[in-house]
Amino acid sequence: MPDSLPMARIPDSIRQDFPVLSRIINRHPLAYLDNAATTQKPQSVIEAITRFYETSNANSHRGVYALSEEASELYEQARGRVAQFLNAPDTHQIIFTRGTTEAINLVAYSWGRSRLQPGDRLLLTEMEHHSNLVPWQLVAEATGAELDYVAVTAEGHLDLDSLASQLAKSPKLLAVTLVSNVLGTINPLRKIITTAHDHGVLVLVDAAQAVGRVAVDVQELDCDFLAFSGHKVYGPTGIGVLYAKTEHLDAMEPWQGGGGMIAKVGRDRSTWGEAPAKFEAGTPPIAAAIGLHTALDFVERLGVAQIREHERDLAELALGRLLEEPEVTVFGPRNPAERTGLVSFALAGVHPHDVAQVLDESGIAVRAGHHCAQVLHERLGVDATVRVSVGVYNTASEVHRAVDVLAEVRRLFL
Ligand code: C6P
Repeated sequence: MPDSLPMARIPDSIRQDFPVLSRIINRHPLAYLDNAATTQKPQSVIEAITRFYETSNANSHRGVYALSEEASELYEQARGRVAQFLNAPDTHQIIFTRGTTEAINLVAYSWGRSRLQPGDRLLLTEMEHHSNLVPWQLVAEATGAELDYVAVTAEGHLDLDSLASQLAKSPKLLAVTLVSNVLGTINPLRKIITTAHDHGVLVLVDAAQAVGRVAVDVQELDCDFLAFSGHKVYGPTGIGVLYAKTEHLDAMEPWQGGGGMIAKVGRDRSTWGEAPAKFEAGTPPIAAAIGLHTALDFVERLGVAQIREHERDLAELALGRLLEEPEVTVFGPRNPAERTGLVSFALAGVHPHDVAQVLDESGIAVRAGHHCAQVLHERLGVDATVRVSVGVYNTASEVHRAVDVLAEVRRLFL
């Protein structure tokens, strides 16, 4: 098997942008193959955060002095960058949160609690991450709403017949992932959202595994809400994004109270500012937003289309190799065009944690477990899987290294 891909879409020299990749782990060069959990950070992102603290640090939107105005400007520029990246019509539609999880909780709390009544229905899918499932369970419990699930097929796609019959029950909202963090499936959301809207159903998109990996355009999708995390797109932890249509943001009440989100505060009552301030109580994650801005610049310089091709090539290689391995079951679509650069598998007779541990002894970082998707694992009939997930800096030889170690796993455990 060749060590490099047939056509290098992203040069191997990109690795030099990522200081952590020079680490030696357990006497082996680090092969970081857990990019669906979080990506590593390029030097430009690390420097942007350091530069902010070295030169411009102040609280934003509070001071009238130059440094504070500079911090506010950098924070708002980051919002503008996100709006541009997602092709949002207006910057006020971009709310900064701590991550995807907080963005979805914001909608579940602020939109859900005031709109849902006993008997109302919410539609999820069997492939949702717990972040797009537990917040809806909480709001269902609080309001008396009921949850339904779109089934997942044996090959790891959303079952469109199941979707049609669930939409016929007129749920108030469909909460669906664009890319599964276990199957890698890229869901046909443009079509699904059009169908949902035809039934009068709002759609929230979990784009945590999609932004920076596949093209995401909120106007083209026509989604009502969309959430993603900065740390999965080469940005820092502690920053995420909620995009929403203006009509929803205007109609929603705040979910947290505090500084920065008010118009006027009295002893008993207060009034709110407009979005995005209305949903950003307290001192915001200024440095993290600046880091996200730089991360999106990094991604755009490489090109989302090139990243997509690179990850698809590596996923194809991983799929091909794993399917040849004895005792291995691979989950998700067989066609690499239908998935991103993550592949989950199980090795019969060996617990996924043991597989991951033996890989770690060779310096290879992968995730093993239920990947915060227990409903999906129940559907797949397994408790846990091993997941290999690639990023822009991964190479064919790293994928080969990971699969080669399975022979050692078998020798130790079978
Ligand atoms: N999935 C994984 O290893 P946060 O934690 O808020 O940044 O992202 C949550 C989240 C939501 N949706 C999807 C589809 C996700 O994959 C994740 C995070 C990581 O799969 C960590 S559990």
